[in-house]
Amino acid sequence: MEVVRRYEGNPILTPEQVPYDCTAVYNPAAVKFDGRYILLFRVQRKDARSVLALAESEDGIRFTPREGFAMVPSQEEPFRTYEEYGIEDPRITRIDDTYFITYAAYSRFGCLVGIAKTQDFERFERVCLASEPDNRNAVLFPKRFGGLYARLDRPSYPGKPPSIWISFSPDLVHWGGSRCLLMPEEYRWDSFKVGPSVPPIETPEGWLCIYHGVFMTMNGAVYRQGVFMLDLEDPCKVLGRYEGWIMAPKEPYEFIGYVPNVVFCCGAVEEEDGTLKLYYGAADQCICLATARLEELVSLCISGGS
Ligand code: BMA
Repeated sequence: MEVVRRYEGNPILTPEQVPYDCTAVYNPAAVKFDGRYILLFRVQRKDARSVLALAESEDGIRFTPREGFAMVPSQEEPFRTYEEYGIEDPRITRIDDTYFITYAAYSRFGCLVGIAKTQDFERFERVCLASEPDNRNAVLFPKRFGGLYARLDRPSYPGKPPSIWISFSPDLVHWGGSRCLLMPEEYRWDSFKVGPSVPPIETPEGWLCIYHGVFMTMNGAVYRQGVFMLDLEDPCKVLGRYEGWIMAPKEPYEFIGYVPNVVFCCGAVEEEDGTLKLYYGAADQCICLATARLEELVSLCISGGS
């Protein structure tokens, strides 16, 4: 039996089901707010630039998209300059009573990390631009460490394999203490790039981190999902990494789309019974759902083997 099981009614949201002029909806952040499930997802418009929209659900399966977009590129500086080509791939982390949204801001300078916040999912406020280019896939930890906020992200430097780093901040604006935590493994499914997928999930054994790994083939990149674990007290310490993937493209909706061969997860909701609902973009085209037992993902990280 597979550890990650796809919902048989996938996809759960397609570009045809949303009230926007767009070519694709994908890579959703997910959270439970006020008893309802919320997806904040990427909408690719007809100029191939992206904005973010929101959909809500009572059961985590049937989502109703809201009219109008939740977040579009800001008209206020300095955001305006660095978001001119769009905003992409959001993640949501609740810290105290605020929901922070990390996203990729795209401009002529490349891609960097933006942070916004909301308390009600009605009004969204920019916090800061939190990196230089090229950096994306930032996820915030829901807790502070010695009073400092922490994040994982995926900076990249020409000629070096894009890897997962950790950084710390007293105020979410100024970041430092950066360390590399996870690099691509040579000639493995995650040999070309690795990047954070969903915000770290606290478990008794450590922070469960779901990440994406990319393999380059003659036919382009294949995006899969894997897991590793960080120490609860000292998140710079990697406790384990599962050598296989937990999810790879295999269904028609993951093979056929704007970018084939992609499963890309940005959001997960933990249920009281220990089930994780994983929301992911399939083939950069539509939004899908899969479930997994949190404890099974944790034991993969600890055992390490595939
Ligand atoms: C990454 C990002 C993601 C996308 C993925 C697969 O570099 O652009 O938004 O889902 O590629 O195309």
